[in-house]
Amino acid sequence: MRIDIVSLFPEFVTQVAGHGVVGRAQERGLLALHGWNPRDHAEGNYRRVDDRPFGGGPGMVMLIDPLRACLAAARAADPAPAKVIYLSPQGMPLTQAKVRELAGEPRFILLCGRYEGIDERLVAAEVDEELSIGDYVLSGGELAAAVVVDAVARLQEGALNDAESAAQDSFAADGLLDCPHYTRPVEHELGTVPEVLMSGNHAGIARWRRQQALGRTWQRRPELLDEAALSAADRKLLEAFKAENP
Ligand code: 6GU
Repeated sequence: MRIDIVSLFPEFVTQVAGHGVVGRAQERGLLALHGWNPRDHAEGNYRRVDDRPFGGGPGMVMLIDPLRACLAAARAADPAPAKVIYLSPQGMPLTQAKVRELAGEPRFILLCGRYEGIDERLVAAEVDEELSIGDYVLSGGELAAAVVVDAVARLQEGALNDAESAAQDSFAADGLLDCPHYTRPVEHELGTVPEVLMSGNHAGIARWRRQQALGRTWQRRPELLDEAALSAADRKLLEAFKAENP
């Protein structure tokens, strides 16, 4: 898949491909990232990309024309059609379901705003979707774009090694939080590893992990349970967890 990043700091985003899973996805040819800077499409000696907002107020608004030319250049770099996704706190929340949807696209363009935002006419004319990564304020869309790239890259077929795939199961597959994990030593001054994990009883271990995932989701993010498709066995496990953890 191909992702184009339109940003005043495109390297900020493309650098996520320098390490780890995203880097490997790129090395394996599963992902191509391309950065585009609207300043390279700005006119005049000052290569201006922003101006003061009509109506007054603080901050600057990104100009239509450098962004429009930059988007056109990004689109033209590949014949496949590309959705334009604007990262902004006004967008719909990014979810794993949305990540899965994007991961199936052959390409898309991530548009990052800085300053107070982008001239609304450019947004209306060019943007297909607006996404937010949470209810807090970032100085620009670049960190959010890096989040999208990471989440989408790891879902590309072949991006994860077997050991990493397992970690994906819980949240990605059924919208529950992950169970706790332990490694050596068994006995430590901070506590002992739950006995079932050393029992060699694979069904028992799977059951315990499922119960922990259900229980932690109930304790920390109960609203996720409304969306999760729980079996009758899940409900029993959760009731038992609740009884033990009132
Ligand atoms: Cl996508 N952009 C900005 N600038 N701030 C955010 C955000 C995005 N998501 C949460 N806060």
